[in-house]
Amino acid sequence: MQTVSTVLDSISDVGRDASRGGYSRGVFTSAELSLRDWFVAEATARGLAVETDRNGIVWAWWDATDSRDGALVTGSHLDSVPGGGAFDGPLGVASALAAVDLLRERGVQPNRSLAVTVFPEEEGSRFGVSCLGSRLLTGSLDPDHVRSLTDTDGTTFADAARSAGIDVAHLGRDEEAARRIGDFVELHVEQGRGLIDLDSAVAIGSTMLGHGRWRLSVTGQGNHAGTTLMADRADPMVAAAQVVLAVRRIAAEQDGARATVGRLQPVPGGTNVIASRVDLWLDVRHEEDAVTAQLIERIHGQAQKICAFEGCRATLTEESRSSTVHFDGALQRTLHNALGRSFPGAPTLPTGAGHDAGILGSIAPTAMLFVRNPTGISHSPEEFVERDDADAGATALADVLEDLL
Ligand code: HGY
Ligand code: MN
Ligand code: MN
Repeated sequence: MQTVSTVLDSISDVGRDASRGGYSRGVFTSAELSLRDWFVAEATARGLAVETDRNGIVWAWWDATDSRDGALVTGSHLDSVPGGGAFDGPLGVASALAAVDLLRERGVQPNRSLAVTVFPEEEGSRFGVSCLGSRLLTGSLDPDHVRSLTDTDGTTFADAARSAGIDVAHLGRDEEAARRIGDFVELHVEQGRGLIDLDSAVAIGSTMLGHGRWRLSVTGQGNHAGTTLMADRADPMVAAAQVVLAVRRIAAEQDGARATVGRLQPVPGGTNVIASRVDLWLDVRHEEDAVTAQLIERIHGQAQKICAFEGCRATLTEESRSSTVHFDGALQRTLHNALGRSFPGAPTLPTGAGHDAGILGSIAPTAMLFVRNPTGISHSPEEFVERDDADAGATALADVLEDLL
C-alpha cells in the first residue's frame, strides 16, 4: 500500500509557481487539469469507476452494491489559492485513495457504495466564488450567473469548463448526485495551530466559521502623475489604502472577527498613472452570521465616508456568503467511536476555513477530520504535514469509513 506522502509525491511538481512560491492550481487551468488526470489514473488503478458530472465534480466509485443512492462519499479539492501549499485539498484526496487501499487490505466488505470525489473551484481563486462545485450541486447558485463569471483574463467559467469537457448547459442542482450522498466525510490539513496546541495528529471538526466575500470598487479620476497637482486629485488608491486600514481596525474591535484584504487591483495600474479605479476584495468571517453582516455594513459605511472625503465613489458587491456550520452531531459521534480504536481521545476542533463539507451539509450529514500542520500556516508555501501524521490521517479516515460502510 502506498503511503499518503508517496501518493502526494507524484504530484509535487504539478503547478509549482516560480514567482510566488508554492502552487498555483486554478480550476480548469493546465495544472488542475493535470491533477484531475492524476486522480483518474490513481482511482482507475484501484478499480474505481470514474465519472465527471455536469458540475465538473469527479466521482470515483467503489460500487459495492447495485445502487449508488445513499452512498458514503469522501474527498476534497485539487485547486489551490495562488502560491498555496501542497496539502490544502490534495491531502484529503490522497488520503481518501490511501484509505481505500487500507479498507481493501483489511478485507472490508462494504454494505453500501463508496465514492471518492474531487470538487472544482473550492478556493474560488479563479472565478471568485468559493466551493463553486458543491454550491452548484446543491442548487445554491444561479447557473447563468456561474456561466458568466470571469477570471482576471476575462475567460468565462463557461469557456473554461467547456475546455475541460464539461457541457455547461446542464450546470446546477443535481438531484441524482444529491441522492447519492448518504454521508460525506472530508479529511483536510489543519490550517491553523489547533493541533499543535492540542498535541494530536488528528481531530474531528466541530464547526466551520461563517464567511463571505465582497468586491469593493473605488472609483476616482484617472490622471497624469506629473501634471496633476496633489490638491487636484481624486485618487482611488489613496481612498483604498484608508479602507484597508479601516477594515483592520473594525475587525480588531470585534471579538472573534477576521477581515482581510488580500487582493487589490488598480486600473489601469501604471507607475506614472493616477488610477481611475481600484478594486479590492474583502474576506470577512465571524461565527455569528449577524455579526458578519454588521461588520460588512460598518466597513461599507466607513468606505463611503473615506471616498466622500477623497472625491471618490465606492460600490460594494457580494460575491459569496456561507453561514457558520455545526457539523452533524450523530456523524461526529460515529467519528469519535471509530477513532477510539487508533486515536483514543482525539479532540474536536473548530475550523476558521471554509470547505465543501460545509456546503454539502445542506443536503446530507457531513463531518471533517483534520490532520496536524506543524507550521500552523496555510494558503502559503510553508503549509506542511509530517509523513507520519499524513499516514495517521489516512488510518483515521479508513477507521471512520469502515464504521460507516
Ligand atoms: O478560504 C477558505 O477558507 C478555504 O480555504 N477555501
Ligand atoms: Mn481546502
Ligand atoms: Mn484553502
